[in-house]
Amino acid sequence: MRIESITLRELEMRLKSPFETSFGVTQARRILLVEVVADGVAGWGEVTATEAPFYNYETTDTAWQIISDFIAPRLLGQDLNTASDGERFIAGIRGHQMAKAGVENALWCIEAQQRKMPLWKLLGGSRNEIACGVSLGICESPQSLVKNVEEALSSGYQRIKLKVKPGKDLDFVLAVRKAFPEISLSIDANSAYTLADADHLRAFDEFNMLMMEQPLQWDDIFSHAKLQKRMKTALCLDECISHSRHAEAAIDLGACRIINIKLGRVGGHTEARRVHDVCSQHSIPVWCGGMLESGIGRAHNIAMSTLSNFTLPGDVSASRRYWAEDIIDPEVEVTSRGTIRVPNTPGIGYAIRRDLIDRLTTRKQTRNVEAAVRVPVGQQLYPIAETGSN
Ligand code: OSB
Ligand code: MG
Repeated sequence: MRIESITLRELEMRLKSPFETSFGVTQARRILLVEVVADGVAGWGEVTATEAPFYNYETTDTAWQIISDFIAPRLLGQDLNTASDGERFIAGIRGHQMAKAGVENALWCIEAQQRKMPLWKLLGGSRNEIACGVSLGICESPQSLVKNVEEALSSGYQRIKLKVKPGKDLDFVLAVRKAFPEISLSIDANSAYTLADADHLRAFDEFNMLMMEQPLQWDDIFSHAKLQKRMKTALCLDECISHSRHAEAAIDLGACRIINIKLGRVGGHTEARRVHDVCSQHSIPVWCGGMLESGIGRAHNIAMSTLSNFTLPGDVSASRRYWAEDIIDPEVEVTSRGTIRVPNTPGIGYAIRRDLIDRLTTRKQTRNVEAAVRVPVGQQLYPIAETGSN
């Protein structure tokens, strides 16, 4: 596939209701979409960076700049054999996995269309229905949280995850556990605690939870290893895992018993599959995390979730939980059994609603082959001089 153009679009999409985590409240998303055209075929990806650098260091704006100034010039005009082949051109750019993932996933979308295959089959997936959980934001009171849990359960979701933060944790989980003694339950602290809170965190062992997600600092695998030794509940790492080497380190150190895979956080489908494989080799189950994506990011999440070691329900929920109107057709729906049926049409399996995307777009830029960095044949592709040193 010869890369002809890369178009960035920023969309403003309001969530149906505000979503609160330990790092803040989100009411409207600034969704960044990547459309790559190769051999006349358009492929779509989504950059899952948040608006502010509170989940990780990337933001909608940093991703826009990194794609526009560094990723696009290295890919434009290149002739790739496969989507995974794109990786080597941008490997010299350190970090910025979410920016890279938005572009790489668009390449996968193109390759799947060219091969006339559904993306999930191209990735090597092995199931045509995936299990769904739901992530519930921090609430005003334990009573209102119990109500939200009840509603999610009646929609069929197989696993309930509660966002927690210091001061809004034990009472809230206790109320939910009392109301629903048997459900599959987990919590996610988004790095709101430190190892000094170990005794407090141990109190959650009483609740018979499936897992506790990322209680400690976003970049600290070592402290999670120390905490896991002191807790019965399985820890699950989210923020800490940016690539498969992190996954290997975390598993080897005993820092977690479960890993959440997010396509954006690890740089796209190619690296996500490596994380999946490392976990599989060590019998560590994985599940697909969410970043309040639009339908395009969601479609990629669904495809990835068909790989064999995704044995726990993901945070891949129905379009209608988030949006009045989603930008794909059909919207993602969850069955009464709490599953999503995986589409079998070529590519990401959902049609792109260009009309709606145009209406929601607040900013747009197309880079084409004239923007390519010229690299002499046979010369190392990175680092390219203009990037400077790291
Ligand atoms: O930690 O999983 C997280 C949303 C934004 C940032 C981080 C996280 C989340 C979620 C939402 O939990 C999951 C979803 O998309 O429904
Ligand atoms: Mg998380």
